[in-house]
Amino acid sequence: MELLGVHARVDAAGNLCGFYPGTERKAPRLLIGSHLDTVPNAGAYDGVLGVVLALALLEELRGRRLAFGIEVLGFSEEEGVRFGIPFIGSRALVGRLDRELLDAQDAQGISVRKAIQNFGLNPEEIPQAELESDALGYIEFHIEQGPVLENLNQPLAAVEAIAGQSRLEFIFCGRANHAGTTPMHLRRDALAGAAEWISAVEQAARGVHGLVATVGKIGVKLGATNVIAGEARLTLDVRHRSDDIRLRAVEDLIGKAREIVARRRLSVTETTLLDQRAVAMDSVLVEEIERAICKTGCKPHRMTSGAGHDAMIVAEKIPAAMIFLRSPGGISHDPAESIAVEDVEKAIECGLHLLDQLAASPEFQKRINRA
Ligand code: HGY
Ligand code: MN
Ligand code: MN
Repeated sequence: MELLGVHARVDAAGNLCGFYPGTERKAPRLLIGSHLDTVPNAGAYDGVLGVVLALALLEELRGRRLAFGIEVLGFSEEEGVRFGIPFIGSRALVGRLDRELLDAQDAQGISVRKAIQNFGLNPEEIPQAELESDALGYIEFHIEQGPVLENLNQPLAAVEAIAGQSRLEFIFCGRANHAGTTPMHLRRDALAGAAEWISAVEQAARGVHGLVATVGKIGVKLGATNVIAGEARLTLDVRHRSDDIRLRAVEDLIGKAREIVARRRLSVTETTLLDQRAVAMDSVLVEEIERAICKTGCKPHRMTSGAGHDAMIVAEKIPAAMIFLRSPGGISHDPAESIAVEDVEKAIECGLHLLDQLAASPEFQKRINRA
């Protein structure tokens, strides 16, 4: 960032920010960025590609200034792996990094507040991380993380909406006991009950078009070969582009858990960690992105993102839109995640067209004058 003459700083929520001024010192700013964190054993592109692509655009401007400044953002935490609640960095930007979230703890009992302090930052300054009023919009480049663009044989797509997502924790409780002396009909096996429910989750999701439901993590107490499990903790991730369908599916899966535990003399509790509504991207930005994609010689394609992104949080405050790059093999959240260099070139070309279009766009001009 500094090599590009960008003023680089880290905000109170750990977001990395770099401001590239426009022609006027007080010119409003366009935000371009993504997240810097990953899931465990991740690929090398989810998130960080969007930050590096933003820097590549600044490099390609070669010192040229636009009618607006550009703020590059590297969000500190988006995946929700450590604290179970995602989008911590972008929530700070929109003023939603609240006390409840700051008190959330990781598996070692360290709170978000403590983690921010341990990183050398002051949580009391988090309100200063909130978006400036002169922000014109937010653009996020991101890998598609799925098979659509590969099957269309297209490098780029404009994201028109981001599916909503629910994340919950379920705790199945039974009675720990000896694996050798307890007859099958006298058991209260929490893990067997959880396993039956996991199959029910998969079967239920297969029956609803466009619904995905995943049990991605399971923990067993105490977890010994010769002990019937007294407790099983599971996560549930449910997504759909329609909030009604998603929320109905969550209720249905909670009902299935209750039915299974009643039959097996177990108990179950569920905690909602995230209820994130589906978000439409800004139609003006989506159109401009499509035009920019066409100028690169690629066919335009609009799609809904099944993955969640910081853009869905930033969109609460300012117009936001995303540009997807093809994911070869459709793989993500795995070291096999990859990109094609030619697609990255197309993305940079598309980004430069987009910047020039926005600088010349009457609608954007209005937003610049209003800012
Ligand atoms: O899980 C997701 O939707 C994204 O990878 N954060
Ligand atoms: Mn991810
Ligand atoms: Mn991501």
